[in-house]
Amino acid sequence: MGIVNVTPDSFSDGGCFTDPAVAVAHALRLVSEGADVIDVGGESTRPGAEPVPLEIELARVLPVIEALAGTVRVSVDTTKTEVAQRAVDAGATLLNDVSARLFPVAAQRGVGWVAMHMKGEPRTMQERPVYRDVVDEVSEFLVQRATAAAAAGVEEIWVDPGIGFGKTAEHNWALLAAIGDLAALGWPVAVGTSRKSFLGRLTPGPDGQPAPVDDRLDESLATAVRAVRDGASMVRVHDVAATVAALEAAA
Ligand code: PMM
Repeated sequence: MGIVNVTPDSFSDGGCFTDPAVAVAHALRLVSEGADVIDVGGESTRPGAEPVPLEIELARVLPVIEALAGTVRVSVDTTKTEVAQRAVDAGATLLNDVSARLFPVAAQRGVGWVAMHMKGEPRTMQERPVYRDVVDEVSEFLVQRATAAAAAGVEEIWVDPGIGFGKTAEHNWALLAAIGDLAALGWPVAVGTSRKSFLGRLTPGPDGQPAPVDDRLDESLATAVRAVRDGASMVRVHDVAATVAALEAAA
């Protein structure tokens, strides 16, 4: 899954693709590099991000989805019912749902659904998240959501541990070590580690801050390969060509 964030403020590529034509060109490049799905998002979910009004999110994502549908499978990264519905009208066939609440739309419209775990909301989620046992809690949540979606009639259900969403670096590493357990829950697993800050913490700068986002490719590739090796069926990435090459080399 190749990422196209049509936002001014996403953590790694915010502001790069706010012009729909530029976003579409970028998406087509990711497709030529081997992406099977393009994930179009119009609301940043980076820690501290404020919600985006409905009309603005629609204006960001719909032209891009319309232009891509028919060429490649398109997912929409949203938490809003109306954006999900309009995105499906525009040709999206997968709802990438970091709120794990939109399965009624997927059921009603006959599209796929990715249920991601998030603790809290983006504005506050990184303020000292605490878990009894992060793998147990995330697993229980995903089973509960996926079971509800299946009962509602959703036929294609993905589960995603939500790396970086209300999690410390230790939580993220524990979840990555448990991808095999998540896959054993019975639904295909999607994982997104690409360029996230816990990877930058492996190689902090002299100021102790995580390495900058452009300096996290090696760790992004290694964690994508590791996730797929352990049973993940989809990785959500910015660097498609490098990820495809890494996965092929490790196959
Ligand atoms: N991460 C981000 C956004 N959407 N969706 C899923 N399913 N899984 C993720 O890990 C995920 C996501 C944050 O990354 P971005 O700001 O680069 O899009």
